[in-house]
Amino acid sequence: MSTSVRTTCAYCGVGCGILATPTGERSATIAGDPDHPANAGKLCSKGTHLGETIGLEGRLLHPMIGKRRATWDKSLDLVAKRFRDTIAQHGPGSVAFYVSGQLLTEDYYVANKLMKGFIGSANIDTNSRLCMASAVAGHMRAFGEDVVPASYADLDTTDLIVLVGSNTAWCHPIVYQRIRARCEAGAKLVVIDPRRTETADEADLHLAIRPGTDVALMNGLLAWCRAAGVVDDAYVAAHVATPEDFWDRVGEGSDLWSVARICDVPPQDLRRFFELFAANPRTVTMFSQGVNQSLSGTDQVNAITNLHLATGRIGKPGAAPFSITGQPNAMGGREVGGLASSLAAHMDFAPENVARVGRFWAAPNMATKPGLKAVDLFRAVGEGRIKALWVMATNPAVSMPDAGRVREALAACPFVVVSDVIAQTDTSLHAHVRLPATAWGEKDGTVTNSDRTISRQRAFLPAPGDAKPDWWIVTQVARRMGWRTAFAYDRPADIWREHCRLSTYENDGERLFALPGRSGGGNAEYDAMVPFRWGGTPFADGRFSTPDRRARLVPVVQKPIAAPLADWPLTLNTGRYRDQWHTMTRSGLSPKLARHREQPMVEIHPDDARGAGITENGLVRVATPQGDSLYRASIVATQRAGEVFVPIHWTDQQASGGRTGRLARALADPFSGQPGFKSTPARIEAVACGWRGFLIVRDELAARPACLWATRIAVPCGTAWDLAGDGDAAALDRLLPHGQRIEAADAAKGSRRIAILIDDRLAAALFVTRDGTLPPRDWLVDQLREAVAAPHLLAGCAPGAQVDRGPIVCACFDVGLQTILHAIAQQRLVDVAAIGAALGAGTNCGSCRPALARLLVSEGSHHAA
Ligand SMILES: Nc1nc2c(c(=O)[nH]1)N[C@H]1C(S)=C(S)[C@@H](COP(=O)(O)OP(=O)(O)OC[C@H]3O[C@@H](n4cnc5c(=O)[nH]c(N)nc54)[C@H](O)[C@@H]3O)O[C@H]1N2
Ligand SMILES: Nc1nc2c(c(=O)[nH]1)N[C@H]1C(S)=C(S)[C@@H](COP(=O)(O)OP(=O)(O)OC[C@H]3O[C@@H](n4cnc5c(=O)[nH]c(N)nc54)[C@H](O)[C@@H]3O)O[C@H]1N2
Ligand code: SF4
Ligand SMILES: [Mo]
Repeated sequence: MSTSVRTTCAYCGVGCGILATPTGERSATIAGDPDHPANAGKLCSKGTHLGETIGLEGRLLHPMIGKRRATWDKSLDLVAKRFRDTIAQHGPGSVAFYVSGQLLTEDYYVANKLMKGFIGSANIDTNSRLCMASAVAGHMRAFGEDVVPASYADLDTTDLIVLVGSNTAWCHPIVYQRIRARCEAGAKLVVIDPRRTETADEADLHLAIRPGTDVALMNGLLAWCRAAGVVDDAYVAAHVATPEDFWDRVGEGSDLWSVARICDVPPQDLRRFFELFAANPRTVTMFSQGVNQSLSGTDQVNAITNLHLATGRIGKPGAAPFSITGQPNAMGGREVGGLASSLAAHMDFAPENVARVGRFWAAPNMATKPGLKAVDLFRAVGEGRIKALWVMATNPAVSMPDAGRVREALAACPFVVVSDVIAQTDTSLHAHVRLPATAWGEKDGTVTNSDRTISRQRAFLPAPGDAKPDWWIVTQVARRMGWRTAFAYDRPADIWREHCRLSTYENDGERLFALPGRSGGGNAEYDAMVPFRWGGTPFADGRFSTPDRRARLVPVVQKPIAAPLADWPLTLNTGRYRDQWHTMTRSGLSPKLARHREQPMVEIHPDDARGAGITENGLVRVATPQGDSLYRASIVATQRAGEVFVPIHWTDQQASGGRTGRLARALADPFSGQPGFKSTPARIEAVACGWRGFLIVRDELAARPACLWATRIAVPCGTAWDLAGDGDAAALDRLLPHGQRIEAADAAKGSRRIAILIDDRLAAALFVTRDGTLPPRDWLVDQLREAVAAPHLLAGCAPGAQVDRGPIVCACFDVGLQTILHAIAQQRLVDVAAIGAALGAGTNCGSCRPALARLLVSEGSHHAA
C-alpha cells in the first residue's frame, strides 16, 4: 500500500500542490492537493499528465566524461580540477555557471554561494534573465527591493484584472481559472496583447496593441487618471517620491487620440479601458513576457508600477501590480540571489552587503561587483574569455537568443559541464562532462511560486541509476575545490536553515525578504513543512525598501517604433503552447500532451500569407538576420498583419524545424539585460516540397529522418514522425526495422505504403505520397498496441471506420477537434457545459475550456451564416 506524497508541480510558477501516489517502480497517480493555497486541488493539463513523464526514457543515468561512462569520484574530481586550474591560470572571472529557475532553492543557494563567496566572481547567471529580469529591475527602481506586492488571494477580491503581455489561459491555467471565477462574480477582464489569444477571447476588452507600445498605453492611462482626478494625491504625498518633471513627461503626447494612433487600437476601446481603470480602485495588473521580454522591458514594468503607485493601488487587498513568474522556482532563485546582478537574500553588491554576506559565509573570496548577464556571458564564452562553464537545469543551445551563436560558443569552450536529467539535449551535445541529476519526483527541497508561497517538493520515487540531487553535485565539487567545511551539508534541510538564517542576518526590516523563525527547526519540521507565504501584504504600511522608505515614480517614455525594414518587413513574436513546456524534455514525453499541437506552426495573418503565396499547413521558412527555420503555416485572423508568431519549444531532438532560438536577436534591455524575444525583424517564404508522408515506429529511431521536414511526437507505444521532402523518398526505407515487410505502391500518385511486422505485431509503418492523399494516422498508431497485426494495415484504417479525431483539444479525455465539431453540429450544443455533458471535454482540468468557447463562437457564426 502506497500512501500519497505532497509535492509541488514541476512546471509553472503558479506552484500547484500535488498529491503523488506511487503505483509501481516508475509510476504514480497524480492529483491536485486540495490543501494547497495555490490550486485547492485543481491541476491544468500539464500537471494532470505529469505521470506520463516519470519513466526512464531518455534519462541520463550515469556521469559521462565525453562519450564514456565514469564514476562520480572521477567526474567530480575532473570538474573541480578543471575549474581550479582555470581560475589559477586566468582568474575567477574566467569561469561561469549558467543555472535555472527549475533548480530548487537549496540547489540554487549552494551554487550561488560557491561562485560569489568562494570562487570570487559573480559570473553566475540564470535562465531567469530571459524570463523576469525586467520585472526584477523594475521592482528595484520602484520599490527599492525586488518584491512582488501581490498574492493570488488578491484575485478573489479585485474588481478589474488587466493582463498585459500574458497568455494566462495557456501559461498559468490555474491562475486563469481563478480569474474566470472572479469574472463570473462580476469583475472585469482586460487583455493587452497584440495577438488574440484564447486568454483574450474571453475578456471584456481586448486591446490588440502594436507590439512594443505598452509604455505609450500606460502613460496615456496615467495622464487620463490625472485629468480624471483618479490620482491619489494623499498617498503620493505620503509614500511616493515624484521626480520634478514627472507629470510633464507623462503628459507629453498622451492624449487619447495620439495614444490610440501609436498603439494602433480604436480610440473608443482605449477610452473604455481608461474608464474601467478609473472606475475600479481594486485593480490587479498582471504581466509576464509580453512586458518583460522587450528592449524596453524595465520601462514597461515601471509604466505599470507608476500607475499603481500614483493611484495608491498597492499594498491593499485586491489592488497590486503582479509580475507572474514562469518557472516553478523563478522566485526562489531571486531570493537566494541567483542572478549575476544580485548578491544574496535580496542584497546587492553595495560594499556593506558584500561585507555582511562575507561575514556570514566566512567567505574567503567575496565577489565585489555584478557578473556577466546571460547574453554577455555567452558572448564571453564565444570570445574565449570564459574558459570553463557549468550549465545546470537549462538548455541554452535552444532557449538563448541567437542560439546558433550560443552553440558555436559552447562548441569552442575548452570545458563545458552540463547537469541534466536527460542524456541528450541540444546543449549537452557540447558537454565535456555530463552529470546525472535527480528529476522531479526524486528530489527534495523547496520552491517559491509567483505569490511568494514557499512549498516543499518531495521525492516519491527512488533516484534511478547514479543520479544525484543538484545540491549534492555542487557541494561535492565545492569540497573538492578545497572548501570542505563551508559546504559540509548532509541534506537539503541543512541548506534551508542556513538560507533562512542569512535572510534575517543583520536585517532590522530594511530587507522585506526574511524567513524569521524558520532556521531553528529540525529535519522533521522541514519534512513536514506546509506551504507558507513570506512577506504578508508587502507595502501595506506605505513603507518601501528604499533609504527614505518612499516608493519611486520612474519617468519612462515610449521609444519610437522603428519603421519596417525593407528586407525584414515582418515582426517575429515568440511564445508558448498550452501543452508543451520549454524545450520539451519533460512534456515531450507525454503522448497526451503531444496531441494539442503536434508541430511547430507559424501563425500568419491572411493578408501576409496571401502576399507570400503561403497556404494553410504548407511549409514556411521564417528568416531573420540571425538564421532561419521551417514551420507549418497556420493562417489566422487572430494575428495582426505584419507580425508572425512561432512557438519556442522544438529542438534538434524533436524536429528539423521550429528552431526559434536561432531567429531571435541577442539584444537586451539596457537595465535588466533581458533579451527582446518578442520582436525580431523577419521575413517569410513558402517552401515547396515534392512529397509528404509519415512514419510510425514502435522503437525510437537512432537519428532524425534526413529530409526537409521531420517532426516527432510521442504516441502510446511508440513514436510518430510527420515527414515532407523533395527528391527521392526511397532513402526513408533505411529507417525501417528488419521484419516481415508488406508493401503497396501507386506509381501514378507516387504513393507507397509499407508496414513492417515483427512477431506478427506492427513494428513500423511508412506512408508516402506525391499527389495522393494520406489516410488518418490514429488507427495505425493504435495498432502499435495490438498483439497481432490487423489484416488491413496498408489501408490505414479498419474497413468502414472512423475519421481522425483531429488535433486533441481536451488532453484529459482525449477529445479531438473533429469529434467536438461533429457533436456541436449534430447535438446542437450551445455552451461549454453542454460539450462537457456530451463528451466529457473540459470537465476535468479545465485547460481546454477557453478553446471550447472559441469553437462554439466560430461554429455559431458558421451556422448563422
Ligand atoms: N504551457 C506552458 N506554460 C508555461 C510555460 C511553457 O513553456 N508552456 N513556460 C512558463 C514560463 S518559464 C514563462 S516565463 C511563462 C510565460 O507566460 P506568458 O508570458 O503568458 O507567455 P508567452 O507566450 O511567452 O507570451 C505572452 C504574450 O505576450 C504577447 N506579446 C508579445 N509582444 C507584446 C507586446 O509588445 N506587448 C504586450 N502587451 N504583449 C506582447 C504575446 O503575443 C504572447 O501572447 O509561462 C510559463 N508557463
Ligand atoms: N525566442 C524565445 N526564447 C525564449 C523565450 C521566449 O519567449 N522566446 N522564453 C525564455 C524563458 S522565459 C525561459 S524560462 C527559457 C526556458 O528555457 P530553458 O531553461 O532552456 O528550457 P527547459 O526546457 O526548461 O530546460 C530545462 C533543462 O533542465 C533539465 N532539467 C529538468 N529538471 C532538472 C533538474 O532537476 N536538475 C537538472 N540539473 N536538470 C533538470 C531539463 O531536462 C532541460 O534540459 O526560455 C527562454 N527563451
Ligand atoms: S498551472 Fe498547471 S503547470 Fe502550472 S503549476 Fe499548476 S498544474 Fe502545474
Ligand atoms: Mo520563463
